[in-house]
Formats: sequence, structure tokens, C-alpha cells
Amino acid sequence: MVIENNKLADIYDLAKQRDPHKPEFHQALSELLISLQPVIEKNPELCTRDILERLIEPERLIQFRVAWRDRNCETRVNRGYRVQFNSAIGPYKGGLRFHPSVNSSVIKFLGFEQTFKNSLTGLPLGSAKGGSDFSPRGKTDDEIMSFCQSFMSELFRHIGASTDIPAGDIGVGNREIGYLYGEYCRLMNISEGTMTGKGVFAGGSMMRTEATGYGLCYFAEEMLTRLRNTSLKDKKVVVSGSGNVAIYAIEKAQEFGAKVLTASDSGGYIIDEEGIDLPLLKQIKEKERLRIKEYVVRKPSAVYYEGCEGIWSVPCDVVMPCATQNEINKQDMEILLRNGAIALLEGSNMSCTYDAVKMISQEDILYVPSKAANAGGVAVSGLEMSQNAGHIFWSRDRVDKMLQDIMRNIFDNCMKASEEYGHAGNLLMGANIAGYIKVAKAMKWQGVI
Ligand code: NDP
Ligand code: 2IT
Repeated sequence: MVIENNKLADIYDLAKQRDPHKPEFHQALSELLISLQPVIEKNPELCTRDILERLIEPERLIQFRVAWRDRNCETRVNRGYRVQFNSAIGPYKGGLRFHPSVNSSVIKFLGFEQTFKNSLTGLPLGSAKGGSDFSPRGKTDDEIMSFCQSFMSELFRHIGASTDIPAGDIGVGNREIGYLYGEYCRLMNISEGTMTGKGVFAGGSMMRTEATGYGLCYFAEEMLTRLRNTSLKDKKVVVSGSGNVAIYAIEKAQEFGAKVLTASDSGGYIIDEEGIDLPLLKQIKEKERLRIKEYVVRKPSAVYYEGCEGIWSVPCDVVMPCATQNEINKQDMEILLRNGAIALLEGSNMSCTYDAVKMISQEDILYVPSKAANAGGVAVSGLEMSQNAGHIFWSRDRVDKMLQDIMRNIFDNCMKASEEYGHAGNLLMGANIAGYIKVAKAMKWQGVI
């Protein structure tokens, strides 16, 4: 996997020159460019320097100070970001991440990836991402509220229901969205759904909480049925993370009849050979906000391992990383392949390192990049926007059916693109190409802006 084409290599070099200290962004860009080699041959008009050079440059990047008071009335200062990446196909849309590892490279790679993910949903959604190096872990509710209000006291001037619609991501769940959205409504004297992931009692959509994890499993089920004549039933699944995406991936995988063996947080991972006890996991993580090692205190038949490294050596059929970027490296991938995993779907954004992705060949494992596999979350965010704009509320069944249709369409479109461009069945190529072409066409059509 190297960028052979000179024009594409030039774009990569340009991005590195402009942003020498953004490794995650370089990684996301190189994975996209490699997939564009067949596009440049077949449709050179969609891969011109004019389009690519604009595509890699965010339309707007906002960085701001977030000052707030902790429980001891000490002033704390964090850094806030919003990157409004691309609006060629719709208003800026993407989540907010609160985690100490957030920096401009992480935000930029996430915003870039969101461009193609949002395109794949088939909905009119542009791309954005944002967040802060603030860590919600160990903070009181009052501290979280104070931080969120301060964060929004700058962000509010840059967002709007038809301009930019933030949502959640790592460290930003229903609680944080509530504080952020409450402050937005107060400052703007307006309540028109400028954020998604809202409580269902306050303009939110049914199924938004479950959407990313469920969507991941809908994609898995469709892919296993169509490409391997099998299903999730009776499969052993390894899931990492124990947050929003992981919990609802576990729930739907279990509904499909799979046995999920693991869950983790940044401290370590658990193996439960009987299959994860989901009510217990929800109690510990969603209600009590405790660490994952608490699981083995309450279910002594499970085992806890300190550190996350070993989780990929648990033998399984299906792999669903749902924690963070680059959580699977080359050595992990070697072990997964050696242990005979048949499918890997990225629940977290860019779960695999570049070297790990390079190792995969289609025969080994069905690999689905995050921009396709985890698009269910932003897709239901899009449905939340539609409901807010129409002042209506759809039933759970209706939203669920739409989510299933969207995930099936994404699978179909990735397959179609992979066939059309000479890499039949390669879902990495298919996702990148299908996601890219729509944005490139829109940018070309709108002229140089
Ligand atoms: P949550 O904050 O709900 O959960 C994140 C989980 O991952 C926690 O268990 C956390 O453990 C763990 N984690 C975070 N950082 C690390 C790390 N550096 N090393 C090991 N474990 C870590 O976030 P989400 O579930 O919402 O997000 C998970 C992934 O899914 C992210 O990549 C996100 O971008 C992606 N995603 C989320 C969507 C959504 O709708 N929420 C939509 C599409 C993608 P700990 O508590 O110890 O930090
Ligand atoms: O990475 C993602 O797609 C998200 N965090 C969800 C974004 C959204 O706007 O719902």
C-alpha cells in the first residue's frame, strides 16, 4: 500500500508540508489517497489537484480558550476546537470529543474522515468535528456543567441548525449534550435542534443512543450473509471499549445470537466466557460510571486484565474495536489473522494503524473501515435533524427501519464502487471511493470556493 500516482503523492506531500505535526491526519489522508488510484485512472476529472487541494484544507478551524471553575473555585483552562471541514453536500455535521488526548491533529483527522462518512450515509450532511482536551473522568456533575457552559459560550456563535450541528463522541454523552444544548438555547434564545443526541424528551430522536453500535451490527449481518453465507449467530465476538458505541454493539450482536466475550476501558479489559452480562455492564458504566474492573467484582467468573494490549489475542470470529483510534496495530492484526477472525468492523474512528491495514488482504478477513461501519450514528443524527426541522417525532420502529436501510445502502454502495473500480469485494477501497466521489462531484459543480 503505497501512493504510486505522482499527483496523489504530491497532495500527500503538500499536506505534510502544511501540517508537519499532524500524524493522525497524515494517516487518514494516505489511506484515502491510496484508494483513489483507480479513480484517477477512470475519472481524472474527479481527482484534479484543484479538488484535492481544497478537500484537504478545512473550510474553517476555530480554536478557543475554555476557562471554568473547579470544585475548589480554582480556575482551570482547557483548549476548545471546532473544525468545519467541508460543506459541499450539506451543513457541517460531526461530534465533540472531550478527552485529554484531543489536539488539532486528532480533530483534523476526525473532521476529514467525517467528510466521507457523512457522504456515505446518503443524507445531505457536510462534515465537522470538535472537542477539548478536558477530561470528564473524575469530575463532579457541577464541574462538567461549568465546563460545558464555558465551552458553549464561545462555540454558540459558530453553529446553527442549518450551519453546523454538533453531537457527541468520546467523553460527550447525553449528560454533556444536555448541558451544552441548554447553554446554547439560553444564549441564542432559540430552540431549533442545533445539536443531535438530545434527550428524547427534549427534541432528540429515538434510537440515537443505540444507533452507532446497532448500525455496526446491521452492517456486519448484511456483509456476513451476502459475502460469507453466514451470520452473527453463534459467532464469538471481541469488542473493545465500554462506552456508547461498545455497549450498543454488544446489545445488538447478542440479539443476533452472537456471544460477546470482552469489554474494556483505558485501564484494562475483561473476558467473560459466558458472554457479557449486558445489564451488569450498563449498571456499572452508564449508571454508576465506574471502571470496567468493577465487573469482575460483581461477576467473579469473569477475568480482568490490567492494560488493553492483550484484548486482541482473545480468539474470536468477529472483531469490533469500539474504543479509540489506532487501537489495533500490526502485531495485534497478525494475532487476529492467525486466530482465524473472519471479519473486522471499525466501531471506533480509524481503529487500525496504517501498518495493520496494510497487512490485510481480502482473502484473509472482511475489513470494514470506520467511515462505513460506524456511520449509523451520524445517520440517525441526520434523522434527528429532519425531525427537528419538520417539528415531528418518529417512532422507534420507523427510525430503526431507516437505520437498517441506510446501513444496507452503505454496504451496497461500497460493494458497487469496489466492483466498478476493479477491486471487487474490497470494502476499504469501496468505502473510500464511494464516499469521495459524491463530495468531489459536489465540489466540482460548485466551482472554486
Ligand atoms: P465513550 O466515551 O462513550 O466511550 C469510549 C470508550 O473507549 C470508553 O470505554 C473509554 O475508556 C475507551 N477509551 C477511550 N480512549 C481510550 C484509549 N486511549 N485507550 C483505551 N480505551 C479508550 O465514546 P464512544 O463510545 O462514543 O466512542 C468510541 C469510539 O467510537 C470513538 O472512536 C468515537 O469517535 C467513535 N464513534 C462514536 C460515535 C457516537 O455516536 N458516539 C459515532 C461514530 C464513531 P475510559 O472510560 O477509560 O476512557
Ligand atoms: O464520529 C461520529 O460519526 C460521531 N461521533 C457522531 C457524529 C454525529 O454528528 O452524530
